[in-house]
Amino acid sequence: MSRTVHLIGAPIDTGQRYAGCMMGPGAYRVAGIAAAIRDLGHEVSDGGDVALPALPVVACANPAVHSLAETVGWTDVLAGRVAASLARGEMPVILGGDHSLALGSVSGAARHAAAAGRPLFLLWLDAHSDFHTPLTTTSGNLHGTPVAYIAGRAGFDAFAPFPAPIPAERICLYGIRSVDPAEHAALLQHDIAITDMRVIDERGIVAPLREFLQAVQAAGGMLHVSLDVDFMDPSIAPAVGTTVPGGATFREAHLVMELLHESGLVTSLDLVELNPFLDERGRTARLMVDLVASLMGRKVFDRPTRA
Ligand code: B3U
Ligand code: MN
Ligand code: MN
Repeated sequence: MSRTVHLIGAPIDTGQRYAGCMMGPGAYRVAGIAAAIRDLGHEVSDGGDVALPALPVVACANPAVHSLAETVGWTDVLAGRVAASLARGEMPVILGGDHSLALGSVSGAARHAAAAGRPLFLLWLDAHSDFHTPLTTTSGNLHGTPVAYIAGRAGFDAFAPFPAPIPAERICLYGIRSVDPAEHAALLQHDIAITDMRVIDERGIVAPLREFLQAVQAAGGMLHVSLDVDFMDPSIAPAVGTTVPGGATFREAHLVMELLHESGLVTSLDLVELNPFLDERGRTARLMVDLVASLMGRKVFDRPTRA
């Protein structure tokens, strides 16, 4: 199926402390993301980079939190851009930028899904669960909070209320291998599917994903995918501030993307945490572009798809 893809540059690096993610959108463009998608028969438009609006006046009771006003500003502007793109019938692809951008991109997807009367599902491909609230984070890095916002946890008073919190059973965290104690305690209170590395080692990379995709399909849902560079093993994807050993291999990551393509269910996509300053001759940026190509239909052989 041919799609109209809309690239949205989100040069955000205030959600964590390593400068460099702001160069992510440029690195994806240099690595040829538009041509890679176009070569697969899709239309691509590039909306350029989003600009930070005037900062709101906001406060947070947790003194560890930094860059709150910037994060609220990015969240508002990105939510609008993603919702507008979906309303035009496009598939928005957000070129990050650190993972705090998902506070906005998923808000936009949720706003659109609510207007369209369709359930929104979330696939979070990440080493981390990102389930802190601004009140529980000890690092103060707001890139560790989007899943909590999306799931409707309290503690996000500085932000607009999340449009339609996604119920736990529609959220799937995949590839998880780093969870802080406060996140762990909160996750136990929610019924979110956590496919951590223990589960993937035991069941393989395919089965848990197929189950989730079947649930999306059965509900006629929209599916937002948020791909964090650290979902992959640092040996193949070194350009990220928070490397965690034991990540998805090259072949596993591509297989996930191929299954997502075959499902035909993905309606929006984040590419997050790429820090080109930490890359080795562009290899992580190129890997991310190749993964997007797999998600958009690149394959070695065209064979009938399995159910
Ligand atoms: N959970 C830790 C570490 C972290 C979360 N997301 C990333 N790192 N990339 C925190 O700071 O919240
Ligand atoms: Mn993340
Ligand atoms: Mn991560």
